[in-house]
Amino acid sequence: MNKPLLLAACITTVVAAAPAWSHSDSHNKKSAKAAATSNEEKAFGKAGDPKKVARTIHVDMSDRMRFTPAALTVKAGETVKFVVKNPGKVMHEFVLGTLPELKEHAELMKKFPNMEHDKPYMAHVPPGKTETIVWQFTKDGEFHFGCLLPGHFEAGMVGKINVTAR
Ligand SMILES: [Cu+2]
Repeated sequence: MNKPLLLAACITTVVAAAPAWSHSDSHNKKSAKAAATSNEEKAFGKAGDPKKVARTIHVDMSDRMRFTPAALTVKAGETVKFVVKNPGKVMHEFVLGTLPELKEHAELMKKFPNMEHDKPYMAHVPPGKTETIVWQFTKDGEFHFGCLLPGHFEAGMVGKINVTAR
C-alpha cells in the first residue's frame, strides 16, 4: 500500500467520527446553516422563524468568563431572538444546549480547538461584535448556554435557561 492512500484513510476516519458529536459536520458554513435551519429539532428546541420572534433577549459576554444575564426564563413554544454582544478583547461564543451536551462539546473543543462548527443554536462572536440567533424553545425543562472555547466553560462561562410549560 502506498503512503498517500494510508493517510487518506486516516483522515476519513477522523471526519466520519465527528458528526456523532454533532459539532463539525460543516465544510461550508452557509450550507450547514441552511440545512440545519430546515428541520433539526433538539431537546431544547429548534431553529426559530425570524418572523415569529416573540421576545428579544440581550446577552453580554465578558473576558471575565461570564454571561450577563446568566439565568433566563422563557415559555415553551416561545421564539426568542438572542442578541449576543462581546465587548471583550477575545473571541467568545454562545451555544445553547443541555448541560451534558455542552460539557461534551467543551471537552471536544479542548482536543480540536480549531474545529469548525456552526449550527443555528450557536453564535460565534469576535471581540467588539454582536451576533444574533433565533431559536424556538419547544419543550419545557432546564437547559443551558455556554462558551465552548477552550477553558472558558470550565472558568464558569455558562448560563441557565428555565423553559416553563405553556
Ligand atoms: Cu468565552
